[in-house]
Amino acid sequence: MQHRTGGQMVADHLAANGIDAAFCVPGESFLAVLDALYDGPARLIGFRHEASAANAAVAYGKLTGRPGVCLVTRGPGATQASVGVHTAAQDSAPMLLLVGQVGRAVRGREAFQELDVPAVFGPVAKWAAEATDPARLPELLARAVRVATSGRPGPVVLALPEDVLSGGARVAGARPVRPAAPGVAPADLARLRELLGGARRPLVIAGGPGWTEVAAADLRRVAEASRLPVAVSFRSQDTLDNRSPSYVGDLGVSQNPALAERVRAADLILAVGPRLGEITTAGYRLLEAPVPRQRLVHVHPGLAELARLYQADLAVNAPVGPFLAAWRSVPPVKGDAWAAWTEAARANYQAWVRPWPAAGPGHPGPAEDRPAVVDLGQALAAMRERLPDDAVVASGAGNYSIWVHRFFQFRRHGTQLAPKSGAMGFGLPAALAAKVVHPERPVVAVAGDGDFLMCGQELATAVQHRLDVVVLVVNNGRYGTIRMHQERTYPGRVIGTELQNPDFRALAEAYGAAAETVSDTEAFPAAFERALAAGRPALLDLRVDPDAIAPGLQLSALRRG
Ligand SMILES: Cc1ncc(C[n+]2csc(CCOP(=O)(O)OP(=O)(O)O)c2C)c(N)n1
Ligand SMILES: [Mg+2]
Repeated sequence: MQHRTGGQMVADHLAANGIDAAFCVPGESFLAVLDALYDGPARLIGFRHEASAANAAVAYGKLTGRPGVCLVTRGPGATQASVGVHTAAQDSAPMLLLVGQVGRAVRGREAFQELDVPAVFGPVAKWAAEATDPARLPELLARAVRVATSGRPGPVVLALPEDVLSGGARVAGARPVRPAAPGVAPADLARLRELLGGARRPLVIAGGPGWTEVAAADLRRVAEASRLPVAVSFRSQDTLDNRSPSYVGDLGVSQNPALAERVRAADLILAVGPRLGEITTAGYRLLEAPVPRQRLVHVHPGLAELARLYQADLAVNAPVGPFLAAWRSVPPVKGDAWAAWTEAARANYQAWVRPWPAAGPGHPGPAEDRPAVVDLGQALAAMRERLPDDAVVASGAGNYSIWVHRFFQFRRHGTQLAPKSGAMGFGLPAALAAKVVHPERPVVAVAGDGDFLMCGQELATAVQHRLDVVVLVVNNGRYGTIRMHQERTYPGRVIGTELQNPDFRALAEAYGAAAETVSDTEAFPAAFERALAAGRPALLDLRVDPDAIAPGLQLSALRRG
């Protein structure tokens, strides 16, 4: 037992759990934590907006499997950080939002900036609580890490009153948390083999939380040994090397219709890790709820998820790692019965992701009169060719991300950072967290013009902390996604979806980043290489055709009906 301040206890728990970075906007309410971090070992990255700091913590949690820690001040800070808590919940990412709270002596008087943190975050977070006593802070912190990392991972929010943090107690040293994991019974594997033995059109859907390099390698081994086709759930495209003969595409927004049809036509779905949420199931239509027509094996670490919606023929409450290790240890079921089905799915995927030369901007008149633009599909294919397998690609929300999902092939686990919550403003902060975790890897953030300006101020963070990421701004002068829906529902009545943008190159340069405007596809590869080699954060303002609203879809055609 030794005397520690509350702030030191927080730092001790981070260190004990291998949490080597924390993301914050400072506040006077948690000076004692900042002071404890002065002595290390965690690296503290100060952001310019709490939403960004929280998003960076989500990305850290996804990349490392350890809770991403975000430190913010009471009312204004915690409410600004709330988007990250929601994304961590939807993304099953372990995260701790630590909120400096007003002192206990004034709690409940609506003191300056006071916020009832458990009440505000209770329905969003996996758990939200408030510390009342420095002597019990270790108990609370250890529980927070356990809750964030056990079962289906998620966000925990703790309010830490100023005087709990600056006060102290004699406490035992922090011990690393080892979350208990449910497991795989021999009978589960026997049933799995039996279901596979009776299948003719099986399909794996992989995704969800808890993936590691080992789990991803095990998935590849079992899938290829049994020649199983593997689709991935929404924004889980890095679960299987996209070059594997088993990889057949993603079930995200703008699904490949042939892949969707394959899910419908399958006689056995092996869901390894995903929740089977609204996007993955195309509005719960690919798998009917609560009893799908296909036979269903559902593997998930959270018991509540298995109990939520679908009635599986075999439900296995286990993280993907132990499940795949157990599956790998039994002899593979021969895949001859469905080899042709898998090959057809793979061939279809390869055709789907081949970028085609765009028709050109949707302007009437001869081709030579049309303004030059960057074809995003071709640019992303060029980017993939120039990046190593372990490069991280982060994005936020917007129609531009449909191109990323379709035309960038992910090759290694832990290289895709994209919010399953569909939150704009995620990409750049997530990229910065990726650069903290993997300083040696190239990291690219792809953002829409709308998306980027929800977090563009973090270019300052990138420059200050020497986090040399490359930002691609897909500039179409509009909130394209919403404009697409608007034209479909209310053709020609454009309101609230046009954007008058700043000069992104000048803006980025003002922050101290390298920057270029790129106006045609041919210029992209060289500009991208210059950005990678800039030796500082770099931004490319990609001028794309505003009429190209989704791959193969023109806004003008939509309007004509
Ligand atoms: C934080 C947040 N606010 C609003 C939305 C609703 N929304 C979804 S996509 C979108 C437009 C995105 O525009 P942009 O980033 O320019 O990408 P584009 O669709 O033009 O490719 C909006 C406003 C959202 N998903 N997240
Ligand atoms: Mg846009």
